[in-house]
Amino acid sequence: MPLGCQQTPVLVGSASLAALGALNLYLAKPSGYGKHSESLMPRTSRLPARAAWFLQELPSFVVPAGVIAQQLRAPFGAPGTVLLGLFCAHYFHRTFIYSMLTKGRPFPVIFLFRGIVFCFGNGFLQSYYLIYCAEYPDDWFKDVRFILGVFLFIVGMGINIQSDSILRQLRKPGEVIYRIPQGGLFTYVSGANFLGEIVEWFGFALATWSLPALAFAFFSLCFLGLRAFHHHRFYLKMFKDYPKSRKVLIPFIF
Ligand code: NDX
Repeated sequence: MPLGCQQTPVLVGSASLAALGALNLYLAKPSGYGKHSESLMPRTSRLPARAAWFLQELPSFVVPAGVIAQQLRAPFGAPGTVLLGLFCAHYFHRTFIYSMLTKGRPFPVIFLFRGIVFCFGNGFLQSYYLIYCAEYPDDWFKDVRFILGVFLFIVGMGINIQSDSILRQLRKPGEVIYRIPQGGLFTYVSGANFLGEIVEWFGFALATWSLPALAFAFFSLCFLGLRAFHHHRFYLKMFKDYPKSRKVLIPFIF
């Protein structure tokens, strides 16, 4: 094990991520933002969606970016640093592009704080593991796990970005209404953006071959899978003409 790597934070962090995912499934309640925020007390304070997503996702970019910057004196192109760069690229997009484009409804402050803690903890866990703990053979970039994992990561990110863009185009500026999403993977599933994100993080887990990345992929599957289920139920209730063949998350299956 490389100098500086402590197993305890890695194990505790990974177990906590997996436990949060399982807790989410156990509670089985819709997460009370976006479509499902109506169930909250009307007095709950909220922040505009753009500011909320920016603040919430920022730690997931700043923490790994800071760690990579510290590594600049180390040999360039080490697998751990390159893989952390992929994580950073996702959160660069989510923090600086997605959040500036979103037309979402105001975000409950209580969830914003939880989101910040989550993103800080996850950003720290993935960075710490990849830089201080992970050991890769010299030919890792040629390994089938790395190649297939990065491929899935890129495909998943593409699906996620395209699907989020389809959702945005359903609203004119200032509107907060819901319409039936059409096109892309929405033809097959209600949670197309979530499917893309889940594929992305399982690809990352494969490419990094790491416990923390697997725990995050598992969390994403639980959290976003359940959210896709609640969105699907919401659409069926709201739209009488909702496409009958459309599934929740996995085309033709579920
Ligand atoms: N942020 C990940 N749980 C979350 C914030 C909330 O990045 O305490 C997890 C993340 C956090 C959550 C985070 C972790 C768990 C927390 C939760 C709060 C409570 C929860 C902490 C950190 C918690 C327990 C108790 C278990 C501890 O008005 P609107 O907003 O609905 O508009 C939407 C619009 N839209 C439509 N417009 C017109 N017509 C339609 N039919 C529309 N349908 C949707 O599109 C939005 O503006 C936009 C997207 O909406 P939606 O609902 O499809 O996606 P959303 O959930 O907002 O996610 C946005 C993107 C998406 O790409 C998704 O993949 C990614 O972020 N994401 C989101 C959440 C988590 C995550 C990724 C991950 O785990 N990897």
